[in-house]
Amino acid sequence: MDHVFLQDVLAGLRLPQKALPPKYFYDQQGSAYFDQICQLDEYYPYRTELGLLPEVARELKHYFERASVSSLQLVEFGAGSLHKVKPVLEELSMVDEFVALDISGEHLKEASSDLAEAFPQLTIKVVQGDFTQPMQMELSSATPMGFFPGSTIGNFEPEEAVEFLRNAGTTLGEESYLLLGVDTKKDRAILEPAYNDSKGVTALFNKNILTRINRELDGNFDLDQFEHTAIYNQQLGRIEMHLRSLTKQEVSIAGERFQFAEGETIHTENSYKYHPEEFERLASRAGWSPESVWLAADGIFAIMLLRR
Ligand code: AVJ
Repeated sequence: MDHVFLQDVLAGLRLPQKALPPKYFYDQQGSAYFDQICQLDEYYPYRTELGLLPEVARELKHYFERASVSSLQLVEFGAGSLHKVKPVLEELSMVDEFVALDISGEHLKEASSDLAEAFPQLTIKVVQGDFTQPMQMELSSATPMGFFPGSTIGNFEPEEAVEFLRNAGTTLGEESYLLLGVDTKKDRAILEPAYNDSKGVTALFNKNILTRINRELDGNFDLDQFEHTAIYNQQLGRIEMHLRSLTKQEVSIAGERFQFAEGETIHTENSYKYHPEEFERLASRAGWSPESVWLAADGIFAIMLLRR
């Protein structure tokens, strides 16, 4: 049994508002569900960012040419299926080393062998780990550039995001860059369906965390007795996903029992949305200066280049 997973789950379910950390969504099945989410019509962040990246990478190439940077080490945080880095590598020819960090090692290994085939000249390193924790990384002589696409940063509380950005700065070192995807604040009529799709894939993704607890931590969640919910909390600027208990029930995990009232929820994810200027202020607090911002049509998604 994974001791850290167990402790995180027990600690979360002992809280008055029961909660589970979203990083535990991504076992093999969860990562596959997430890939399915990315193909949904309602889930605009994936295709919007992917559509913007070739243009961003072309402009970055010119930027680094002007700055006489001829060698880059690209470090992706939470690399997942490696879909986002491809358009960057295609345009940004000065990247000679790529380091992929992800919590789901298996998923990453599969994806990285595809990447090696597509970019035979590239040095590829795969590191399995929890990038929410400070970590040590071998730096090459190339200029380091972090890559954190997908608005994964939205999973952090704003204060944790500042801490992550500070840690990323420490990991990447002086004279480094960070290219980030940030989902923007917008109408709930667009936001909510993105997390509450008509095919029910997000519901499966959300509930998979219970399946995982059942399997890995000897739990007995009855998946039919919980429903997926996702609402935009406009005051806090975040999508909240919960799993709501449909009845009064008891669940046991590794021998510990938890009571659920009818309607009580487990808070499984926050996905914060930021105005670009709001995010720039946050990044500045972590020692990063905003260099450029690229906005998708109607400002529905932002990609930012930060420098320190
Ligand atoms: C991977 C954190 C960017 O918040 O949009 C998608 C995760 N959750 N649908 C997001 C997610 C439900 C996603 N991130």
